[in-house]
Amino acid sequence: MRILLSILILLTSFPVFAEEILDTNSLKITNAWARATIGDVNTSAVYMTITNTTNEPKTIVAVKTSVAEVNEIHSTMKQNGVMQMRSIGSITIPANDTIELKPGGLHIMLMQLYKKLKVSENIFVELKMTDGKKAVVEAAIKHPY
Ligand SMILES: [Cu+2]
Repeated sequence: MRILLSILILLTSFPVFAEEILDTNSLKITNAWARATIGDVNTSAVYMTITNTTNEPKTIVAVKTSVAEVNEIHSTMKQNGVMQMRSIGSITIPANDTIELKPGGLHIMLMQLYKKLKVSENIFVELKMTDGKKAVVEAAIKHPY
């Protein structure tokens, strides 16, 4: 009886839990796309426009896809005349503001891809925020040119 009760509690608490972690309201994400791979290159990047529709800053602390072993938030900066990327731990979108992830700037770096990314296919990208909430966005695979 005790076991049955535990199972019941687990079952009934699950929907609440799911609601807590999925956040579809605070971030509005548009124009999400991933760079198609060329030849044997096994890295790619994802770009998107993210609008924070709330009155408080939102911070993305982790990113995940099902197509790459390593998924990181990167920034691009010019150092000694050379464009260099580096991994940054998080991105904060100020309250009621929009940031753009784009070629030559902020991006989600995909490394050690499990498969080639082909034009007209889609991938799903999960963004995890400091409060534990997640946003899932579908990104179309495109050529950058
Ligand atoms: Cu990068």
